[in-house]
Amino acid sequence: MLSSEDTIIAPATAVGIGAIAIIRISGPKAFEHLKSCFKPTRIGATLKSHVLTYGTIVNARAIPIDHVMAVYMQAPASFTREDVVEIHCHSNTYVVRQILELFAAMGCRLAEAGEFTYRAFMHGRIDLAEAEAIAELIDAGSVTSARVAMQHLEGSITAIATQLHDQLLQIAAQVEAYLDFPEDEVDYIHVNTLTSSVDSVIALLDPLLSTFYAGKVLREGLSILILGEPNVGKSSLLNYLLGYDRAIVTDIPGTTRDFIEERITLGHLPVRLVDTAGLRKSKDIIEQTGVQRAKEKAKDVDLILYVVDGSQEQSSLKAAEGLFQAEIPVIVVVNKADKFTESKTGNFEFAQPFVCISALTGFGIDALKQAIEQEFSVPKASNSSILTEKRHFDIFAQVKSELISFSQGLSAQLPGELLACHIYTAMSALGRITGETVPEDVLSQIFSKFCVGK
Ligand SMILES: Nc1nc2c(ncn2[C@@H]2O[C@H](COP(=O)(O)OP(=O)(O)OP(=O)(O)O)[C@@H](O)[C@H]2O)c(=O)[nH]1
Ligand SMILES: [Mg+2]
Repeated sequence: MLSSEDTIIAPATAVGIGAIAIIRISGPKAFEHLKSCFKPTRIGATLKSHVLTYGTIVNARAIPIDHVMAVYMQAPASFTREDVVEIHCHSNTYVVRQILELFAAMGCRLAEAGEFTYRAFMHGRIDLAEAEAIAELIDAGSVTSARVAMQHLEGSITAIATQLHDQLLQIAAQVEAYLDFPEDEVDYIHVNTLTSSVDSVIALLDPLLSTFYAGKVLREGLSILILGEPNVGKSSLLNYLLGYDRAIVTDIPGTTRDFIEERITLGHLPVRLVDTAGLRKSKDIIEQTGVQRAKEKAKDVDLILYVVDGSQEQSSLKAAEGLFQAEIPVIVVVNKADKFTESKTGNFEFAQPFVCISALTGFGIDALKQAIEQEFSVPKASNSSILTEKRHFDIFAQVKSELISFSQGLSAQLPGELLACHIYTAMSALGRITGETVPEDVLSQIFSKFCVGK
């Protein structure tokens, strides 16, 4: 990361036409620069820390750029713990650009992605897990995802890491006591105490680790692939779920030739929905490529909706042969229910669960949504923490594996020094959650995922 001696600047809001844009400046010269270009409207008004003041930003030739509200937050009572200035101007690309250029001419540097948060982290304002939670909250794709991110921002992951660290510290002390005994004399009381202490830590870790799949779904969205033969109504289903005509629908088989991906929220689940080219052998090179892509996608999704046309004489899954993977759930969607009678429903025979719908009238769509939600029992609101970050999952999994090695070593009566190593490695791994023991390149990688201005 770059020097934190610089005063940095960036737009904190999305650039474009809107009511207000916020420009954020952080660093030792932030306040000085503001004073040189900001003229308070009220005669005699002076800028006070943490108080918004109305005035005009003028350029170096005293030409007004915009009427703004400006605030400076004196260090350390700011997000970065440096002097921070925020300018609330009208949201117009050219107004924002002129203000950025004005401060750049005074010596400010345009901030890198995530650099404000990086400074907050470096100055101890937040820890690494909380910094990651900010990115998670900004990215959240559903109310539940936002709530989980908020729990992380409030420190739930840090609290778990701290609790585990304290427990490991106690175990380390017990190991030290165990070390004091002569090697040929095994103290069974100590061994039993150690075993039960380690077991109780593993009992904390297991339920936490098991939340990761749900967390990944909340974070990245559930990927759902719509597959089926041509003309069965795959694109119609996508459009119905989206609520608007995104994909072209015609009665010509082979209408969709590439895949179409859109984000929606199903109940409390964020979803990435992918419509694909109908599965058939085609001489058309474009369509064949589309079919190939659909087949490849089928290996790497969370759920497949396999659509069949229920109004046809035969509704089989023949075209799907060899496509379904054992670990990926499939729901058969029997479409065009408006064209067949309910009595026909009893004739459908599929190895997978099926739901009858009409993508034309909307019949059965609620039942389909319920079937999807049932496949993925992501907690609606949870008091216990959910792991959403692969980095956190890997760390907690490493802690567990160190503890298992420790237990095995204890049973095998390995020397205490070797056993202690596992506990210290686990403690150092936990330090990576909060960022105490994280190498610079890992930090850069984490903060580069942020947007500029955050
Ligand atoms: N009656 C009826 N017609 C439907 C229904 N769903 C789709 N259709 C019609 O079926 C035809 C094909 O629909 P699409 O949604 O384009 O089918 P597709 O599976 O995406 O087809 P390809 O892109 O060619 O693979 C269109 O004429 C739709 O209007 C339904 O539930 N009932
Ligand atoms: Mg289609």
